[in-house]
Amino acid sequence: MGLFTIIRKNRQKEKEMRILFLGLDNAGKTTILKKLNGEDISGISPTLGFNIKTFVHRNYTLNIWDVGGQRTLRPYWRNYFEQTDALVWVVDSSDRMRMQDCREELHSLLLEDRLAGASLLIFANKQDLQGSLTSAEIRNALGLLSIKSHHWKILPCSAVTGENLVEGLDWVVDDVARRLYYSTAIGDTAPHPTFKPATISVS
Ligand code: G3D
Ligand code: MG
Repeated sequence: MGLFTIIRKNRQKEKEMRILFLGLDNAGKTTILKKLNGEDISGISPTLGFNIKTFVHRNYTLNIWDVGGQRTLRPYWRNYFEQTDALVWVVDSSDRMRMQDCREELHSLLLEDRLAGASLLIFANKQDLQGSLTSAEIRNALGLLSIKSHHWKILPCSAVTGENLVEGLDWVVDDVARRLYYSTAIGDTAPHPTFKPATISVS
């Protein structure tokens, strides 16, 4: 085994990313993670604490924190910011009434020092519902074009149909890998995230 092989192997061991899933309650965070994991998505109850899921996706170990988004729980979000590589902000695209709330919560997160380097993916979820705002409408409603502090991307998606969920994870992995590992993750291909049996739920 040559030196390069050993170095590469050591680096691969370290290829971990910490990803924080946030958004208002009912946005679909838990459903997205269950869908990605091939779990049954019927009868999901509101997340009162947090869940951690570990996926291995394209040779990267993704530790994903899914934290409850009810108004009373939002002050606790800050307990999860440390060492976050990417923030995935999930939006219920059919919830027109709470778009302003959603915009304010997102923009206040972007002021947090501990999230300063994090990549930002916005999932415009529930695109399967008639009358949902498009991702362009959500981009405007949330004022995304004013974000200069973070690398960001918005993707329309549906936790029910699975549309764009893996694509979203791909973007996150590429963006974080480019920053942390100085290389694109292109070529590290696997057809679908695989699940390591590590799910912790606290509520
Ligand atoms: P949260 O974890 O962000 O709080 P949940 O949200 O994952 O608990 O989902 C909240 C509700 O939205 C659930 O419905 C769930 O089935 C639904 N949902 C999540 N994603 C989608 C989606 O892409 N399309 C549609 N149509 N519904 C979605 P219930 O009825 O169980 O409250
Ligand atoms: Mg939840």
